[in-house]
Amino acid sequence: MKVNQTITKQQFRDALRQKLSHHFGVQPENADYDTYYRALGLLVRDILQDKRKNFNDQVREKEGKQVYYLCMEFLMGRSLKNNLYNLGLEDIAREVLSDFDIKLENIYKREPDAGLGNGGLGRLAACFLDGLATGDYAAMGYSLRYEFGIFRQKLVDGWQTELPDAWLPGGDVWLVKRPNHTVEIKFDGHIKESWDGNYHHVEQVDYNAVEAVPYDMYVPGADGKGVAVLRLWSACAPGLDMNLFNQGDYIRAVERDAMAEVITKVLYPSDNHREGKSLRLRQQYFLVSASIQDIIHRHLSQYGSLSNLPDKVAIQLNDTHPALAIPELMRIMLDECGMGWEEAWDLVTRTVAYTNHTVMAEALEVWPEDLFQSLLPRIHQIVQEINRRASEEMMMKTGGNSQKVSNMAIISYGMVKMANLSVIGSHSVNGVSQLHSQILKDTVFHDFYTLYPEKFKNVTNGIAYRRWLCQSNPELTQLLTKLIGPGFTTDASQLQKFGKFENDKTVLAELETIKRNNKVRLSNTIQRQSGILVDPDSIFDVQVKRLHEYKRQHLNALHILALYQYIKENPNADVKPHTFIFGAKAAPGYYLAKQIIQMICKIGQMLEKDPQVRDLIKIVYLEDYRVTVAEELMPAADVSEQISLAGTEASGTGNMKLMINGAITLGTLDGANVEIHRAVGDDNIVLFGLKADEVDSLKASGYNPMVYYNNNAYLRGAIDMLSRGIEGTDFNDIRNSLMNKDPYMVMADFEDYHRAHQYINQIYGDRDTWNKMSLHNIAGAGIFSADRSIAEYAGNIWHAQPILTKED
Ligand code: B1H
Repeated sequence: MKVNQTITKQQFRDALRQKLSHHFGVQPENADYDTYYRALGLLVRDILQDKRKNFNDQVREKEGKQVYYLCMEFLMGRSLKNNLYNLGLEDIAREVLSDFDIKLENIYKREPDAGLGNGGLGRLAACFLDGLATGDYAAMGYSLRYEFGIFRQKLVDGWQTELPDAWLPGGDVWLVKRPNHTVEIKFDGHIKESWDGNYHHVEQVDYNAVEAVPYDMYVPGADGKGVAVLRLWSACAPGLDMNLFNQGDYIRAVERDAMAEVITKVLYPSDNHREGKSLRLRQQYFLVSASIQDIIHRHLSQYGSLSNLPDKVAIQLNDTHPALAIPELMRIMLDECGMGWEEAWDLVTRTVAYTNHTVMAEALEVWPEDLFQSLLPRIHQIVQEINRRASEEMMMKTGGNSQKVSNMAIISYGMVKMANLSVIGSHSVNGVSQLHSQILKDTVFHDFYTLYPEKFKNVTNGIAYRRWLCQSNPELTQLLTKLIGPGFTTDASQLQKFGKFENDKTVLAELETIKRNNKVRLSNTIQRQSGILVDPDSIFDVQVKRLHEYKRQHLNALHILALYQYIKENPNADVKPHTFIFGAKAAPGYYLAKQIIQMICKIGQMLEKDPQVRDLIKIVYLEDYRVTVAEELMPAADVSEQISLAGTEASGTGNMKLMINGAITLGTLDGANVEIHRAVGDDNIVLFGLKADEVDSLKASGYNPMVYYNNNAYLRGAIDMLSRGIEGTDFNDIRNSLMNKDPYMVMADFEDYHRAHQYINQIYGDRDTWNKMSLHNIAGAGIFSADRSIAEYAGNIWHAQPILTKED
């Protein structure tokens, strides 16, 4: 098939037949679903590869600026449906398959999620690849080809257990191995320096080498013209060490091989929490060194010199995890290209930019210097020199304020601070929502901000809304297309036009029907998977995100306990039926988070046993929440729970996915909720709780959670239930944490949260009002498109232009 030429049904059918017979030796009549999935995957992959080649030819010809997005996580989910959709081939594929008596939807289900990420940070990277491809930027994502992605969650009596996620059988259809782009990564050993005339030689000796083998995944943009590549590195032992082998140390030779391949075995499963293990540092350097070598090779092969690097290359560090890109670039320029320090430093800092994703202290990365030095001896030397020079400059700029300089130093008290390295080595530092970017300037990076104010920027996160709205919610998409035309599918700002229909009763009724249909579909899935019967006319109140104390799933649970008490005391009260839906994985070692999961499940069991409440309030805990589950869930939600303590959630992106599908946000003024509030106005969001500045003053004045326990009978009742036990399990650890410290002020926000729920309960009954709120959420969601985020990065940080023009 030819590139950029429309593919006919006949061609598609022939190509599919050919894949089936050539790769699997079967005729369409005899192929099973898995074989169809793989054959379709190969067929689509070929088309994408051709399109990428075509696109790349134009990049080279036009000498377009390359954008490289470095990230330890890309939470891609499934690809087949998204690829067919973006290539405009979904209808043809559906018809061709149906001629063979196969349902395309069933083929989709054969694909495993590529779960190469934990939560928001990894999914953002995936959404940004979509935005980059759609915006026709020359872009590559770089990450690791973990053999095991995010663990599969299995709940045993409410307790989370973890199973390995072997995604490659099935997920590998999308990966194209590129062995001739293999590079070598050096770990351990020590540094030998010598002078040869005027030339300073630096050599790492006695090192352990690991090969990085790239696998490419193609990501098409909305019209299928721009195609981004996600290059995933796989660790491979560089052949048996013949030295060891010849010395008779066969076992050690084999052991070293196994050690090398461990590097890309598994994704670290902690979200918003640093992992201080040496294997994690090895993973980070492995990603960085492979990617930077690759970037430099590509640049040199086109331009023959590094002097124009900042004009032709932008490297975005997604959080500090790939921060070693900074010293790795320096290493190559100094040691391999013989450049001087000043010239190299100027090129590096003009090329690299850094995005911060969290202000949580436990997520800020630091490494013990001795570990750092022994694993990465040359990188350690370079970081020392970066630190020496930066400290000197900062000392001058602060008029000798050694306290401040020590705060900003990269190395202090035997620790290497990755955030400080990232700020010092980048020309741009951005947060991911307006509030978060402001907090960075006011607190975490305040000293840096006073010295280098021009570095600090904001780019509010965005989502790949064609996946999260158009593909996930076809009925709503159809309604929108009918009313405002198809323009919104490539220009999200056009969603605003939907606002005009706020008083159109027919439209509001259609909106309600669509929501109900989506709720019925989800109810059926829930029943199939967990046996729980949920009422599609109940309020679907949804909290889906990683489990973390700061996100306060336990606040949600406490409110459910309060509601339970209220119904028991007032059997005839006007409580609308509610289905509280949770989905969350906890980090395997995060004990309190696992307890919270169990508490939610046990409360669910308790409700279910009680005939007086079970038809009014229900809990559904969705096991193994992941991208594919989210795609079915988002369209079916009425209420979007975004209840983190103000000042803790950097942005949130689930809030955007729920909003664009018509859910009403019940939230604090945290992260991007602040901007959601601005987009929809006071009437179309339900806010509660302390504001970020109030949190600060309450902390400063001495926070005592017990006061709230004493003053609120419902809260007291709920907390007491935790110690009395729910379904035979006590939750004293949670109770004690809340009563004694309550680091995320659950107790302080409880009362206002309770009030906000009562308000929701009341307005949900006024269907016109509710549907109108829903309509304004959809209409106001346009600014949360990843296309917009990417345009802002391109304009304000990368200074990159789209490669294609209208004629292309
Ligand atoms: C976010 C992380 C994160 N912020 C460390 N930080 C990790 C930190 O494996 N680790 O070491 C993994 C993940 N993830 C999230 O990023 C924020 O909490 C969200 O608020 C934000 O929306 C998302 C994308 O910017």
